[in-house]
Amino acid sequence: MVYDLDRPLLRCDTLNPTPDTGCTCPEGLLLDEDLMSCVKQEQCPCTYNGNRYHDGQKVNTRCKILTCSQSKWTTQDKEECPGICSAIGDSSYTTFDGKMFSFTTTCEQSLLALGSVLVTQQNLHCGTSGLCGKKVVVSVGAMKIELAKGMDLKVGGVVFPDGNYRSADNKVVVRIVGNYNTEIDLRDVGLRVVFDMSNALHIYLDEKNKEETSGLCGNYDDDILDDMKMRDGSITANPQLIYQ
Ligand SMILES: [Ca+2]
Repeated sequence: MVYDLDRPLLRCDTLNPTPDTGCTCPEGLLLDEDLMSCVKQEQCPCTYNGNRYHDGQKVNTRCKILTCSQSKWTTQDKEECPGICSAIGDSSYTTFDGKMFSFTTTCEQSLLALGSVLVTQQNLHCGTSGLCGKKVVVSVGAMKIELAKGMDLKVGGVVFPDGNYRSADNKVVVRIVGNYNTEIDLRDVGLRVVFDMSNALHIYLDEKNKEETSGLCGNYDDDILDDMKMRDGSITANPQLIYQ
């Protein structure tokens, strides 16, 4: 680096620059803050979420793999990229299309209706201290899979204390994943429901089901603006009015 008051220091990272030292780079070069040396533009690192990545380094996002190549990201779509709908705590919801909203009720709520599959949840009372857990029911036709905080897995009214179940045709699988999550896997449908047996529910739905869904999880059509749709087709800001 050289001391030259007439030429400003150009940096690879303009969003998160290091303090000025009074030195600058030779003409045509930029400062790489990781190396603290001057490089050509195409040798600068790529940035993602405030972090720097050098040539060849990859970032794994939900639906894409990013690779830093000559200071630019190249992207590759992943084969599978399910939509995710979440119901967290007693009031926070995120639809498949990313709409976030909150409201609280102790009524049973329809999160997802898709053909003969229905996913509902209900906030549970715990003593006198308010709401502190969920009950989740996944119905496949007439078959009901029930999960609730503090309760054993129930399928078709039968209790499975070890938390595992597999239907004879392998189309419905319930298993414990990780330390405490229970996963309901409907492979044919492309639906996985993951519940922490307490307060956090995540619904993963294959892209093949886009625009086929209804319920609080929304219509899964990549449009965040039309998720709060009522039966008459109008959009509401009040989630309690959806599908009433
Ligand atoms: Ca939508």
